[in-house]
Amino acid sequence: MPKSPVAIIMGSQSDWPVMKNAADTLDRLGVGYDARIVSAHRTPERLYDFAKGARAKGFKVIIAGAGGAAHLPGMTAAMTPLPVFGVPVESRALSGKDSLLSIVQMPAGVPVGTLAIGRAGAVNAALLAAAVLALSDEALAERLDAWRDAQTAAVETSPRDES
Ligand code: RP5
Repeated sequence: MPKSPVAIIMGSQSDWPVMKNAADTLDRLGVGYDARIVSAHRTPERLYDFAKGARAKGFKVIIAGAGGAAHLPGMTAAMTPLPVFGVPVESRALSGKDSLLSIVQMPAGVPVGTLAIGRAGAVNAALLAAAVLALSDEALAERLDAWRDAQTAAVETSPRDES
């Protein structure tokens, strides 16, 4: 397994508070990643270079987060055979519905695995990336199982008042 099998890319610095949840989740699972800002419309050549070279660099999975007219995951998927998971980042104008629809409605032929808007999507993108990598990494599969067991164990049986 390469040192950073996951690439986390995002359209803007402003996406990092959301996409950091993917990074934190991968940290907890002991999965290496490289996080970069790659904008489909502001830095199209950076996107081209990244997507075209991603497999050769050793990445196995790409997590791409973007907001608004969110071309980044789809354009990335168009230029790499690696699995791409798209995270719609909540936008100011339309609360992320624009981001979600931009990412999820890929025409047949170029898939983007689209997650929920915002933090949940970023966390789940990381868990999906880990699940893909765990197919060929038994130690990671065990860490993922342990993560799920801990999540289950943390659920109370009865609600309590929060102060
Ligand atoms: C998209 O535009 C980014 O992914 C970000 O979610 C959104 C707004 O970007 P900024 O104007 O905050 O840089 O490209």
